[in-house]
Amino acid sequence: MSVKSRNHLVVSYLIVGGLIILVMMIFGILMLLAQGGVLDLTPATFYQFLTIHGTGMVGAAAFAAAGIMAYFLSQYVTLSKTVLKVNLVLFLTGIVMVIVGVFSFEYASSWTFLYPLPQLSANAWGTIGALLYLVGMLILGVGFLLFYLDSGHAIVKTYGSLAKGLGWDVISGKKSEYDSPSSTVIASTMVTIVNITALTAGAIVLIMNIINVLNPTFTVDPLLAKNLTYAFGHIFANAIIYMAVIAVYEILQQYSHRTWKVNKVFLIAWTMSTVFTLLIYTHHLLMDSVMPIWMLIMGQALSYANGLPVLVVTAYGALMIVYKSGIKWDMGSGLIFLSMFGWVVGVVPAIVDATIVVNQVMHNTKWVPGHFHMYMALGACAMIFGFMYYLAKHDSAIKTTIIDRIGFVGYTLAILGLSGSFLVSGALSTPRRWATHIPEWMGPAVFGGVAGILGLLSVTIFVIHFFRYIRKRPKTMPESDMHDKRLA
Ligand code: HEM
Ligand SMILES: [Cu+2]
Repeated sequence: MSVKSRNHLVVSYLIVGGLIILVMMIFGILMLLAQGGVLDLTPATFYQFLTIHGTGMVGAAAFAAAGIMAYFLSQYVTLSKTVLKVNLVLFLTGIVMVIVGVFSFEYASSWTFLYPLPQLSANAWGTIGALLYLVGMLILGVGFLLFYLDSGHAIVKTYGSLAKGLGWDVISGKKSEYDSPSSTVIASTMVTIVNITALTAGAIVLIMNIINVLNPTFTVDPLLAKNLTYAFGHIFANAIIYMAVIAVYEILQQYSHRTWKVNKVFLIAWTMSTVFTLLIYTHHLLMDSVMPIWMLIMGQALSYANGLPVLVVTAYGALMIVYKSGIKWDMGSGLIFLSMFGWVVGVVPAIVDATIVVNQVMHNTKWVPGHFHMYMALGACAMIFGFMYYLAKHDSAIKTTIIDRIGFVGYTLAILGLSGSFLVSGALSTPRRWATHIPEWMGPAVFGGVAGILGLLSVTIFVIHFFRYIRKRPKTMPESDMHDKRLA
């Protein structure tokens, strides 16, 4: 694959991802205004919005993050251009089916499509809506699966095995830290492992649901279905930030003119987060008393530790690499640094929630979206937008203006306000996923809606900048890209 065609594909991933995120923000705002009593939505419409918002955000952020992974990983291994294209086509096909299923056929199970809800909707939606949604998700999932099978194949070809991609031979002392794979390869290997697992579980449970919708006499053990569903959803959503963080490693190295030193601590942290991410989906089953107790204890205990190893080594490394480096701050590096802040701050409420006594009160309140909006929007999405600014600057002569900087400040304040409003709602015991709020719960929802509008305007600025770059983009690649020697 030539550098040029790779970059064109990566740009498509980011523009598709960026635009979907933008549109999904609108549905988020409408939900908050409805919960706040400002806007009249029927509960059915609210749940359609909830479904499209959750599915669209997770799908689009994962897709854009996969673009980041493809962009940098292809500097170390040979990725297939065909697979990148197929994934793009399948993603678009799947998303259109999901949209039609939700809006034309009123499908509204939320993005978690928990069995047997797709089939058993008390006539809120019919077979066609459920099939469009489930088959759309399956198609989109197959696209991602092909992408990770290809990245796994490429990593094994270059480094010998996935274990070596995670640097296990360095951890065991067989190889020196100096010969360790780069941070990009390590993160890509981790995501390849966890997402092949997640997508396989997802495909199985989607097919089970599809058969059940077509023929309700075919039933599945609901506990098995729930395990598979969360093994898919939890892991896949988590993996977004582990792909996006590659932008942090690469961009900070370029801007600071330093290398991100991979040492044993860094490698062990990534291995730990790989294992934890695979295991802790069981924290979604704490209410299922029939689950083996050891699994629930494990899910609870490891939830504390889940992302922490990688977060700690990354935050520490990010501070070290810019410290006294004379780094020049711009939109790209600014958003990347903001993302580290968002990630760290977003984890705190999660740790609070993972504590059993707090969880008994807070779980299933808006405390939960409070935590994940902070780390998804201010963490993962800031990495994605930061990468978009980086790419624009790297590939073209386009300049940022004061408007972009206003967008930066606006976005920061908006997400802090939005997440803060969710956390306040949680503290007031407002349940999550409720279309209707009692008056006592409405204030924070309206506040969050207003913050959301500021966020929408800010992301519009980011996306417009990226569009301007696409229009101005030179037809040839800058000299500096020419030594991407591993591109086939
Ligand atoms: C302006 C920005 C945003 C607004 C106003 C917004 C608003 C909302 C609202 C109101 C909910 C439902 C809360 C409830 O349970 O009552 C929600 C859920 C959710 N949001 Fe957002 N959101 C925004 C950005 C994002 C981003 C950037 C992501 C991820 C990348 C995201 C992912 C999700 C997910 C996964 C859910 C859960 C859906 C479910 O419970 O089934 N949101 N959001
Ligand atoms: Cu989870």
